[in-house]
Amino acid sequence: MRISSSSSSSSSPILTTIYRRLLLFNPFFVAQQQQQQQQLRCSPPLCFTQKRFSRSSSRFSSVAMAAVEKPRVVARKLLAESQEEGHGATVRRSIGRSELRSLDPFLLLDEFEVSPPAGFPDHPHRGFETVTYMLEGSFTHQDFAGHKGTIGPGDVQWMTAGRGIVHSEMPAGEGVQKGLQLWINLSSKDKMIEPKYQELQSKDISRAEKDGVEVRIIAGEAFGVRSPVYTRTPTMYMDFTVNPGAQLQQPIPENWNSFVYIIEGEGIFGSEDSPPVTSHHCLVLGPGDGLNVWNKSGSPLRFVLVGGQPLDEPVVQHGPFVMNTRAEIRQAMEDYYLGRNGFEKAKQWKSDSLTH
Ligand code: FJE
Ligand code: FE
Repeated sequence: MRISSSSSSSSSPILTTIYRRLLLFNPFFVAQQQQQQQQLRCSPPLCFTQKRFSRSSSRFSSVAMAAVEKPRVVARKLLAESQEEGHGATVRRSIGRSELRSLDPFLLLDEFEVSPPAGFPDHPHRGFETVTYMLEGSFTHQDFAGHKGTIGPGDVQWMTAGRGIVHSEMPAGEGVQKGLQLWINLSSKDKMIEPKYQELQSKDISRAEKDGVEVRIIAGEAFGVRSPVYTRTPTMYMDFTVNPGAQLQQPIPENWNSFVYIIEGEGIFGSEDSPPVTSHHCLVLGPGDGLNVWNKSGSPLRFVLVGGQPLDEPVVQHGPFVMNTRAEIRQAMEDYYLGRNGFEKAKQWKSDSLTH
């Protein structure tokens, strides 16, 4: 079940006042969804046992790939169209838009294209993780606890907001800075944990290659190579480049939800007779134990494959707060406004992006 909280959920006058002030001070709330909606479910039945994969750690191993016996096919195809977000920023949203509210445990996938002075100035998060993967250019983040850094092409910031983060995310260079931002929900037991960052520089991201396919392993395992990233909500995240004429078989745990987002080129996903799919499309995969991909075009195909174990919990989202109940959302808004329960530093703090 998923409920998107609306303004009518604030029952007492003080909470209504807090809510209105949040709306005034934080433009991020305005664009958020207002309707109660059923969560899209794509979990396959739990009728097969999970495969064991090779755990060889050699970087370019020639380990035999676990065969895909029950290939997943494309259950839904969505073109991510551009929309405005943050302050003048453009995102192509796939997961998180009204046609695909979420794909448990994933809440949002944005392909962002941002040139200064646009960006995502000071805003809070509670109850989930954000994973920012830079494709071109760089972004600087600053948070209310003094954490500051810049991620460049191929770098990843895996941020566990937990009980609370307030931060800004702004382009660091001139011109268009591009990347992907994925929001991964946290289970009820992890929603209020201490915030944590895992930052991976491009050079440190595990890679593997085999038969005309290269992969950068951000989370999980591909071709016998494992990423060091710790995923509190079990998740796999791979960036594949499939050369012309090459084919790929990638196992995906059977009970996980999974999707593909195409970055560049065109590819055939799921079954060999299906039509090729091009960039900016998100493909929700149906049940099965893995994915088959073919590149029958004349240029390289680049896409990310993401999978995660569904949490199967109620989701109540209000903008940047994602909790299990309406009462927890009201608590999050109150904590943010009053500077409590993890938001203590929110009251005094302003990023450079607002003072420059
Ligand atoms: C946010 C609207 C937003 N996609 N992609 C509402 F835009 C945001 C937000 C982002 C974001 C940031 C980056 Cl660096 C990349 C993004 C949305 O910051 F958090 C809410 N609540
Ligand atoms: Fe953010």
